[in-house]
Amino acid sequence: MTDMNEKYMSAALREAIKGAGRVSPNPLVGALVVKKGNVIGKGYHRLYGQAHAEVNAIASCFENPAGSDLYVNLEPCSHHGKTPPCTDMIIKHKFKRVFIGTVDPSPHSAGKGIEILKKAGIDVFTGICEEKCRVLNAPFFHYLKHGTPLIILKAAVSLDGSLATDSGDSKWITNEKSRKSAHKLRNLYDAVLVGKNTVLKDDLELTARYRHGRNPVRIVAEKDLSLPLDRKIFNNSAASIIITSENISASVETFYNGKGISLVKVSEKAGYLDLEQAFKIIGTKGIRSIMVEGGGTIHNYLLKNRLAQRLNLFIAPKLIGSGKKFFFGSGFEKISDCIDFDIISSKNFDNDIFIDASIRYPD
Ligand code: AOF
Ligand code: ZN
Repeated sequence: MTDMNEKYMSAALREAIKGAGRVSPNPLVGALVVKKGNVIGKGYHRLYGQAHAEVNAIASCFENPAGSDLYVNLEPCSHHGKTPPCTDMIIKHKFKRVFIGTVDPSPHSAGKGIEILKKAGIDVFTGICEEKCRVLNAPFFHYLKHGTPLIILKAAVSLDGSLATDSGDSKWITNEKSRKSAHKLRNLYDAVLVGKNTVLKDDLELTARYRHGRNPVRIVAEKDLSLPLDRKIFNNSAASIIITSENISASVETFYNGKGISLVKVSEKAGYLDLEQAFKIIGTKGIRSIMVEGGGTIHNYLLKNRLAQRLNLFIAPKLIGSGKKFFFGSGFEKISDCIDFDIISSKNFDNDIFIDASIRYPD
């Protein structure tokens, strides 16, 4: 039975992921309808503001779902939001049992949906594949707990952790499959952040260039607004934000807004822009995840200030020597002070390795 529950919840998760890049700031949700051991319907939350996963799954059923089991990775909603409560639909269609991955910690939910279903006489089971469900919606859960987007450091490095040679050559360290997959990450996360030097050196567009890719919001951090506006990061392929100093005048801000660029103005701490403050502001714009495509200096700043939570690292089996490290700056004195990573998953792209890890800071 447990195996079957995991199997069906995994199928619901495969549905949920289909909404990647399209539903934020909502979570990714998938649902499966199972009747007498047969999957009779499935669906997912496709687009922000549109029907929830349960509604799409019920609509897809090729027979009456009365008496069925529903598998859904997030507690069904019970509030009137942009759509009516899913709990009403579940009760109306006479489901027998509901299997849930994670409780929805949103203030409008937090167990209320479960309570309502139980009161209606439905058997409710929670915590099915909970960890997987939590990882899938890490940006959603992180934001509800901390009020900031999930920060993911992304880099493509050599075996000895270099992003480029001493002369700055970096084309290419990882193989084509890895690079394609990196474009897919841009579709997955709401925004991508780079430092000013990366824009000057590489003139990146930071878009998700593959079929059906959705472009992330592009963010660059620069104190003095000296970047030329003809850089690709500012083109009209996607929204652009500059994190900059609070000293920038209102008239300069108006000028940038006129060019389609939003400014997020923050104070400085020890000569650096306060990125924690910036992340809080950016979170209020509905952004739930930011992938940081370093430089080593910005990665270092985020790690030293404990502002990053995840690492997405492509590693090529190549030695570069001294080079430009993806974590650049003073190191730690003792092993016990170092930053550890918990590997969530790893994958091979031919000769390259990709790791998705959560960052564990020392106590
Ligand atoms: C569900 N199924 O597929 C999703 C849920 O603005 P609304 O009406 O779309 O509601 C969004 C909230 O509903 C969101 O913050 C989260 O708490 C929950 N998402 N719930 O039952 C779904 N996407
Ligand atoms: Zn709902």
